[in-house]
Amino acid sequence: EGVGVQEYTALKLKVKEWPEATKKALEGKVPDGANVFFIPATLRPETMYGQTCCFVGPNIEYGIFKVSESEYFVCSQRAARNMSFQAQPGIFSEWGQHPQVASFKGKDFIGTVINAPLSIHKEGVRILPMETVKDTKGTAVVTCVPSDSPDDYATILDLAKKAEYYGIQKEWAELEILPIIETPSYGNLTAKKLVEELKIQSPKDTKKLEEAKEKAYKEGFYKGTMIYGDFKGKPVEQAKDLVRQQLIDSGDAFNYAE
Ligand code: A2H
Repeated sequence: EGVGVQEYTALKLKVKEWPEATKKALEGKVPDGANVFFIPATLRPETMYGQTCCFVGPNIEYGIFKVSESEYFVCSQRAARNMSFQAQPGIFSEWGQHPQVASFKGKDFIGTVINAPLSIHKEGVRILPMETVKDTKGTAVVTCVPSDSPDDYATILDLAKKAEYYGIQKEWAELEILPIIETPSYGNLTAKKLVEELKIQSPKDTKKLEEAKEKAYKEGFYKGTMIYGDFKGKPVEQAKDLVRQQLIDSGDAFNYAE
């Protein structure tokens, strides 16, 4: 957006179990033994311990892209194209090529079980719908950290409240929220505190969410201290790069810029 480059951490969330119809549609397209990953782009790698689900836009079109013999990525076509020009080891070996093997709407993925690296929810988390995901930013996949992202917190409240309408099971939206960062103004669940303070009623309260997001980001980044994970006790300003590097070194993430 505007000038300058946004540097994201792109995370690899491995699919453990597809919904039945999607699994069928993929037969013959992804070889047995290959892994498929959802690829959320995040600015807050230090919060990944608290992932409780992962969002897609229900009406957004996604591709499944072959990135190597054994790995396939789910993201927007735009993002796959960008990645193919960013020469990351093991990702799209041929410059500018991003072979697509299938295409789906986000709604076809709802309920998929994925493994979220670093998350305390080792049993896996679900793909859930978020209507405010933009197709024009990041990968159009957003991992959900309701402790620190006001958008994520407002969305899971809404999903749990209207589970039937969204065609999901209520419990998928109600995984434990982990306190990760302590801040002087908002305690250790910054997003919840701000959503309550600003009386945000729904994920569509765009203006108030904008304000909450700004406040949460500044407070978390400049005044936050890690209270969970390997860098517990360190300021967020330092922990951010340390967690990112750890995720990259373990093969669970890579840099993505646009
Ligand atoms: B962030 P920027 Cl804990 N549509 O990750 C809507 N939102 C998107 C998106 C898209 N296509 N792609 C990425 N995002 C979200 C974590 C997080 C994020 C926390 C707190 C704040 C926060 C967990 N969700 O973002 O417009 C992603 O959510 C608030 C700034 O490119 C990504 O980082 O600046 C962030 O927005 C990127 O926003």
